[in-house]
Amino acid sequence: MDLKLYMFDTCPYCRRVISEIEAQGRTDIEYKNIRKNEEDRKTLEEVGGKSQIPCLFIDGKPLYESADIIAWLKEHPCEG
Ligand SMILES: N[C@@H](CCC(=O)N[C@@H](CS)C(=O)NCC(=O)O)C(=O)O
Repeated sequence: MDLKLYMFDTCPYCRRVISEIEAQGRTDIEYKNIRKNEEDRKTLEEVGGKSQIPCLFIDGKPLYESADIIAWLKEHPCEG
């Protein structure tokens, strides 16, 4: 499964999601910092339809809302 988290460092909602990722010890998620990479920001807007972060791309499909992302992460533990 391809997982990418669109985020930036100072966003408190992103911090919540990242805390969950770290608590699970996951290594299967690539971070896409939209403040550091203009291409990533454009991709988020074009694919997701808005620039809100955090957004988790799950096999290319965007999932917004930190609570929903955390719930998804809990339901889908890292496979290794
Ligand atoms: N309810 C959302 C709130 C996310 C949110 O407000 N993110 C801010 C950054 S901290 C944002 O993306 N603002 C810009 C925008 O909405 O385009 C969540 O829990 O994920």
